[in-house]
Amino acid sequence: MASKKPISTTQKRTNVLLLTIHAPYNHELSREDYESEFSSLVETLGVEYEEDMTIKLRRIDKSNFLTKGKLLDVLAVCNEKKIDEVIVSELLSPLQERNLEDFFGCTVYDRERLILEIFQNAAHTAEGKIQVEMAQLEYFKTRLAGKGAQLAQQAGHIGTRGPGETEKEYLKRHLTEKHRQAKKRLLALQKSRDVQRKRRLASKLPLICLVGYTNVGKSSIINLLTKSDVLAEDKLFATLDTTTRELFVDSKKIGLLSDTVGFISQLPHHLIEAFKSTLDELQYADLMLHVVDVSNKSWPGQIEIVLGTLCDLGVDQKPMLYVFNKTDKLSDQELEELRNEIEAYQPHALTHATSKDGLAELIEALKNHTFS
Ligand SMILES: Nc1nc2c(ncn2[C@@H]2O[C@H](COP(=O)(O)OP(=O)(O)OP(=O)(O)O)[C@@H](O)[C@H]2O)c(=O)[nH]1
Ligand SMILES: [Mg+2]
Repeated sequence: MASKKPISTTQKRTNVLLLTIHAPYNHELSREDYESEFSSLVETLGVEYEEDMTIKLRRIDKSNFLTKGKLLDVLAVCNEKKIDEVIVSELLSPLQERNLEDFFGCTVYDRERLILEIFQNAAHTAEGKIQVEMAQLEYFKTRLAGKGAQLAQQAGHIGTRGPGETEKEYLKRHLTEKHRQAKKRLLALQKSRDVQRKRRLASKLPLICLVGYTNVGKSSIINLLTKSDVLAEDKLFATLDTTTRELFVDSKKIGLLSDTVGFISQLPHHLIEAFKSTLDELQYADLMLHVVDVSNKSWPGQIEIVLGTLCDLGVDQKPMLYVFNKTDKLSDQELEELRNEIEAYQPHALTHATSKDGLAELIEALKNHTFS
């Protein structure tokens, strides 16, 4: 994809530097968890990196993202280790990215590019693939300057440059047209989803949606509760597509259960926009099961990030049941402390998705929930 070649995943000859930045706007996750989340993202893509470096920024420079002293620190590592690619943990503006490339003399990839490539690998259905494509096209559009020719080659031509049209204008029109075509294909696919949805609404069965941070156990829970086989992996963004299954409790059909894409800190805006149709399901939810991984010390921050994303999507007013999952990873004492900490999150259930028995509290809560 893209205006420059994809992030190198297999070429051992490429020297990659992982640059984790602790920026002043990032306060939800602990430094340690933010760092390990970033390396998990990079590992999910299969990137092998030689060097990693962590820096703390007090302020963000508008043109370079990094302040002067930090720029020099990173440059020194790039030169010493002969770095070819730098992957930055943050979302960079196109200008910042270009300036960093010029300064370091190597290719720079930002968080958006990294997540887009992970999504590209994880998209399996036609709908998922089109949504990723739409997010990519929007991302390319922001990065046209200087890389136009390469981009045109990769995205294929449509027509010719109009009279008086600069190459940049032409490429922008080209990408807008491709985006329009993708959207048309997406709308056609969604028609069948609408038919299913109408049928479901007519059936009056409550819709229960699993939401949460990525990798918390949403797919493992739907698999155990509905005997489905959604891919559940120790990978960020294993699930991108929506799966809906009938949910039976004590042999009684109590509703439909949906699993979909997880969230992460600073999920790129283009992806949220593109995935709105998949996440549309949430508009119809009668209950949200907000799954939380309590073995991650930053779980309260992850809750904040998920609630913020739900708010952006306009679905923050839905009834919510917190599902505090992966309790099997806690010691008895940690579990005791957790019970106090989660008092503020009501209603809730404590679970572990290693066996159906581990979901007893959740099943009980679902049995007792009154759907209005
Ligand atoms: N120990 C333990 N591991 C769990 C539990 N629930 C899920 N896992 C593991 O955590 C990893 C992620 O689980 P998933 O079910 O794929 O998580 P998800 O929320 O669907 O993740 P995404 O689709 O990537 O957003 C897998 O390796 C699961 O086996 C649990 O309660 N305890
Ligand atoms: Mg999943």
